[in-house]
Amino acid sequence: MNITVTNKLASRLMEASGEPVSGQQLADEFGISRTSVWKHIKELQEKGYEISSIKKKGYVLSGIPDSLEASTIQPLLKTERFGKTLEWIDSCESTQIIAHRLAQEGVPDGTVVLTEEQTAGRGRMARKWDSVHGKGIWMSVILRPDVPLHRAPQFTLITAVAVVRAIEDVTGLRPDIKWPNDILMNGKKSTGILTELQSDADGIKALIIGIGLNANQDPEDFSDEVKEIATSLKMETGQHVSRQELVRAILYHLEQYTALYIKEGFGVLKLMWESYSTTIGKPVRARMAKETLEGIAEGITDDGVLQLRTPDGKLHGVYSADIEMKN
Ligand code: BT5
Repeated sequence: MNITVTNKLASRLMEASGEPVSGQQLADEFGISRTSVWKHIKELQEKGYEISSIKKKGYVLSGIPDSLEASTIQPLLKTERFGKTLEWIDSCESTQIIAHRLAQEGVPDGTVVLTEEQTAGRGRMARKWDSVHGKGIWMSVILRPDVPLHRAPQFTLITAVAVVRAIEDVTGLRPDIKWPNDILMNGKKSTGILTELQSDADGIKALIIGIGLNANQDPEDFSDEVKEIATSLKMETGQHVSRQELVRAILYHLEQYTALYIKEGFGVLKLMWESYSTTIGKPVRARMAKETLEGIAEGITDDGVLQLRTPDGKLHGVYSADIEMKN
């Protein structure tokens, strides 16, 4: 869904920060009649926006709904392109499935898919991702970077930095990143990132970046399988957090960082990633599909590959693994 007049109107009222804006002014700005302004306002109120009409002064916005619908999210965005095409659905199997379809249909770079609930949310290697209704951010972002295939893993790391920065902005918490795709708080997982791709002989056609962020779950919202290892921002801060603010901040940082990456390469982003990483310099166990290695995680390469030194002194490149911190 693209930005509609209703969305723009919501955005305009938000920018007014609680000051009334007259119906005539809105009508002039949007080139529509006052009756039409009133109809859009009614539509917003039906969606849960708290808008009051003050006699002789105009409309005042005092609250927005706790929903990730395009009409709520798009007016908040501070991006140039990301999220300008945004598909929202109340419930779906997985936003990755929808995003793959949209990518094939040719949607632009920065297209976003959001849902309130996933019935078959997935992690890496077909693992399950707990995605309870209305409490998390279950989002896929479609990127179309003009980079060779082997650079794709870097985007998991760039996304992790964008999400960490967004969490910092909104909550003041300082999360850690565990290579390659986990964002942790006090050792528990608050966010997972899943990077999938569509490619052909020319290289990457689309990256489908899935972000699963636990925002407002209480412990009982998690399934028994993940209860012990998962946390949410609400559990960490003791307060309800704004999912809209988080989506806005994630998309803002992701747009900035992908632009920086395209302009200057991975160097600065790698430094940022390292500054949040709990993995580097530590003894770890890396479980891969075919083998398990133990050693010191010495760093990541410019392609985002983890460098692991085993006790025999050999340096191994780890492309994909589950990392366990030893001690
Ligand atoms: C991930 O996989 O961490 C990637 C998760 C990506 C989820 C997003 S949501 C939007 C988009 N649509 C999707 O269908 N997926 C993406 P992995 O590293 O394989 O971790 C999976 C493991 O994390 C599971 O096996 C559980 O142990 C644990 N887990 C499952 N749900 C969790 C949750 N909500 N919070 C924390 N840990 C969870």
